[in-house]
Amino acid sequence: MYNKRYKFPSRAWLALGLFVFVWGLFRGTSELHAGERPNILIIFVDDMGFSDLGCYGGEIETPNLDRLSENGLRFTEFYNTSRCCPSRASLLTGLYSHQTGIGMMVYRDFGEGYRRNIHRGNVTFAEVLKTAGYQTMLSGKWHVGHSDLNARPEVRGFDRSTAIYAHVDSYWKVLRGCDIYRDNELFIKAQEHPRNPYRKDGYFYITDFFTDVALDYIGQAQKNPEDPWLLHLCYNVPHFPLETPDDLIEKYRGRYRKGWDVLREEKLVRMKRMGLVGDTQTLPRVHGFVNHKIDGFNKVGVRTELLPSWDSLSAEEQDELDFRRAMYAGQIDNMDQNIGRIVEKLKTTGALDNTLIFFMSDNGCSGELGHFGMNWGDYHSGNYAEWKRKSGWSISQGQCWAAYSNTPFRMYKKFVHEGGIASPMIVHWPKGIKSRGGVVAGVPFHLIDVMPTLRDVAGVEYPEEFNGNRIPAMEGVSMRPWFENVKASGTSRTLFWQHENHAAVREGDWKLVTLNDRDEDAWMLYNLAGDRSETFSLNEQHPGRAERMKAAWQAWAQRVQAVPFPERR
Ligand SMILES: [Ca+2]
Repeated sequence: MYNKRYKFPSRAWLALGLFVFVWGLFRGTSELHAGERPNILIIFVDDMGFSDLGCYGGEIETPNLDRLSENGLRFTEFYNTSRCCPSRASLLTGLYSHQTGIGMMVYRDFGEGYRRNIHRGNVTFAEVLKTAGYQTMLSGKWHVGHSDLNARPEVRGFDRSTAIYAHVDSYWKVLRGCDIYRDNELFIKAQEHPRNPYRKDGYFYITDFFTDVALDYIGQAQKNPEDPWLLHLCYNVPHFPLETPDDLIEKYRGRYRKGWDVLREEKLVRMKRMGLVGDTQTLPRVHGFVNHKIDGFNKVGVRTELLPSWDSLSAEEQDELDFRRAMYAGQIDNMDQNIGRIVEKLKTTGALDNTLIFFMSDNGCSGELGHFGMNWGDYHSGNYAEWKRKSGWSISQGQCWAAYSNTPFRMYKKFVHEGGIASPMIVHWPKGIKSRGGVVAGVPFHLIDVMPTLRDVAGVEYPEEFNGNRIPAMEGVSMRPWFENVKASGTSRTLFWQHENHAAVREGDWKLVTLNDRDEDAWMLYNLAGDRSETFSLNEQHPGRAERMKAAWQAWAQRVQAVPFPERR
């Protein structure tokens, strides 16, 4: 009895020891696994042109992003949807934006495909990564719906969020209707002179503020090193208005007196040298456009006209345009410095090597409004003190400079020509990228590819069902093979666009695009391999291909509920 009683505890201890050993092994393995999963930082900027950054051939000083590209990758054919809201919806979900209910913007409900809130029949990357133990955080502009409380970031997978739910349209103010919320509670209400709570002097400049929040969030997440983190940082820079600290305006003032014609040519040379465009790429004659009102989608068509040459302007006009471009450049310079602060924090905390950083723009540079920008003639350097902090729709750089920002492409934000949908895309991840400094060229990618990539690197399942809803399959592919090898072979697939009256389809190097998808005969066929500026139409030479691609687009438009168009419902 005694022996039995003696043996029993010894076996129990043995079993317990074995359990602890096995549990330790298991925990050890899972910790190792957790340590291998990268932190993820997705930097999403607003209305920046394809070739504004230094590492994309631009003249603006962006040493921090340039360094990320030198140690990471640049993609030459990465696409967005051409507009703020649908791009955000597509990035967050891995779906075409109409599938999420954000075919247009978030201010009016036009029915299925065009709701004003991202709906629950999809999952965000925050929701997916949260299921794998990621700490999830958002700082910046949300803009995929706010009237429905279920569309807000706190409900869509973000543990922490400091966000403007709608548009931003100011750098020094918080505009009415654009209050800043933290974790679903009012944090900074709309006002002329907000204080930045992270700064002793309270100085508020929104790019600095969103960065301060990001640094705070990273610091908080690092207190829990067992779990990796995901931070979505959504700057509103360089979206209009032009609002720039004085020292940065001063820094760039005078650099643009050569004008856009010469500067475009110089930029194209740099882009060719960097391998960002083909050697035979030419500069198109660029057109501006008259921005018609989209009200109920019943006004179709867009009037285009050739942009003026720099030499046709007076010296006084040239000086004002130099001023406007200097402001635009300064905003991006400031953003780059802020990104530098984040990279520095990651470096000093030893987190940089295993943090996967993405940088991209939600759409091409904006041509709103006019050749020379908003309020041309009224808002100039001479009366700057009067309108400096006016915000809203006060001043933009205009179509001529926007076309320069989108060099060598045609058209702008809202259009689905390359100038509207081509985004710079930098990926930095020392631990996971083999061809550092490489350029991924000739293979098209899209915002829909981010979700599959995140799923891939985090080793997490994409759900078939979530919160009681059947979830559509992801539309994109993982970009991870190109992290390993910039020349990885692409699967052949077809990509699609539809926004306002504009539509496109891309198959291999072929692109069919229209300024008016309500008109069956208005589609133009281009081969992007030698003509990314969509200059030489090939409809007559390849009528069968154009018809096939149009049919593919129509089938897609039915599937994702882009059609019937809102005005035909
Ligand atoms: Ca935008």
